[in-house]
Amino acid sequence: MQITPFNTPLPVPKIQRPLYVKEGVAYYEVTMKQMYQKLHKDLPGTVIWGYQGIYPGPTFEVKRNQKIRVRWMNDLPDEHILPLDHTVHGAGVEVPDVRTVVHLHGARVRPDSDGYPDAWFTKNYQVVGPFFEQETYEYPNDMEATMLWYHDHAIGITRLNIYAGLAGMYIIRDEHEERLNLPKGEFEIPLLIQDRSFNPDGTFYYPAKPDDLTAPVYPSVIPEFFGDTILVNGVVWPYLEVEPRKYRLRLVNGSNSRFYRISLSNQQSFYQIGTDGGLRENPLEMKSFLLAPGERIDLIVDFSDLKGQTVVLKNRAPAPFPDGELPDPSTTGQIMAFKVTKPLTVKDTSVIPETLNKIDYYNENQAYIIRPLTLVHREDVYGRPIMLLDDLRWDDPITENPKLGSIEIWSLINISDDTHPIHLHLIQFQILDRQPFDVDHFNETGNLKYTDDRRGPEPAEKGWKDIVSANPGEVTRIIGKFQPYTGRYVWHCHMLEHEDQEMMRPYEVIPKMNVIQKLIQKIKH
Ligand SMILES: [Cu+2]
Repeated sequence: MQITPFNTPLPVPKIQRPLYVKEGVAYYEVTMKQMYQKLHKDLPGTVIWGYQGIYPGPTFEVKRNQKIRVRWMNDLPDEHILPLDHTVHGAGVEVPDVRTVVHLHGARVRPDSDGYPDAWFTKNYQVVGPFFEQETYEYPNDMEATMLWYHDHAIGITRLNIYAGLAGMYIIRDEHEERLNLPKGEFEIPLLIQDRSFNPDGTFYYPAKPDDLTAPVYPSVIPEFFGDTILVNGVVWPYLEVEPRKYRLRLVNGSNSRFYRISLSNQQSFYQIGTDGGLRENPLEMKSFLLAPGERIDLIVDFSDLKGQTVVLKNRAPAPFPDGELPDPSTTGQIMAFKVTKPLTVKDTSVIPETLNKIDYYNENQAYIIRPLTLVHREDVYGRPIMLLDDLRWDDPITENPKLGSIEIWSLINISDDTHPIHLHLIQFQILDRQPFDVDHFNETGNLKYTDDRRGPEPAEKGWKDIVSANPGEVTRIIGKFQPYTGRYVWHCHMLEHEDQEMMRPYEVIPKMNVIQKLIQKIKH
């Protein structure tokens, strides 16, 4: 199908308003609905699943330390709009096909509001998963100003629910950020980037099986999904008319499996001001950056010298990453266009401050434990490739159980061929370093023989992260403090096809067994 790029304007999702505010706590209700939505001028309407019936869902905008409550509701049809594989963990024929649960990605929340994959619910909560606890989730927002995103996390069908449209953005503001005088209002644009394919009738296309599958499973999950079009905020290759001035662009990669290596067509620099979990210490000038599935980046782009010009946001990351095919420059090699056609309405007084934030970096000597964890490639009973964390499956007993308040190093030993974007719930962590090792030697002996020196995180990765790209043949070390809640969370690969096929593990933050901790636990309950 011929879809012309840059002829449909970029939509910016509206801000979700609370139903009411009681004793300082805003209460929201959000319903997941099936709707038709026009995703490009050349496309007929597409059946989407959206929070409040729109794709992407409405954006939340909250203040730091102001608690909110959200009642998430499901008003979706009983049948899935995408090919559903019942052989995948948690998606058997014994459970309803259409199950949903919402995860606020990057947020520090209690386990009962985190969207545990088995805490799913169906329409009107008629059937609920074994870990379902409550209809209304509580978000304390006790985090630095940053952009999170919310999306579906139901066991075994996350790849399909997010693909259908269940994703939205969530912005936390604070006074410190406000004082920095960054571009704001209509000059601050959140951008949710996702790849999709379409059937000729305009419906979403998602493969019903891998091309090379011989086992009699139909529909069957696929190893990874890569679409042939790129959407931003639910529009294929949109354009945005901008003024010749500075803009703040807040990107999230909401794609199932696609990485992006992003640059501007005129080779102009960006200024990175933030990572997944907050502002950087200082702005970083750069011409391109990698954005893995689930990752966010906070940028300032200055269009002031580009009056009348059009610049295109380009992608040159191979799919699969890092050793797959390079994107076609005329299709998946482009993301959106900025047309600098609007006149300057008011003088641009926003700034790119020299100092943005103060970050306390962990020292590896503070770590209570170092956990070596392998990322491995295996086959399932149907001969399909699956990726595992520490060679264990979702249903295996919990092996990662950090003590509340303890600092840990997780050492990700990747012996597979893919870069896996690893995401931990509950915490924001820091990337310590990466180091290449001899994979064959490791496979034979179980011992690590390093082949080069450790190198620190990429400049754009310095700061608070909740996703880390673990490259093949490298040990990637992250450090984080497990707080402020105890209970069960998950860690997983954010390539959704991997996540749905066992590349996800529960972990549990356990209470510290000293007298004071015991007492606090008692008081809390
Ligand atoms: Cu993966």
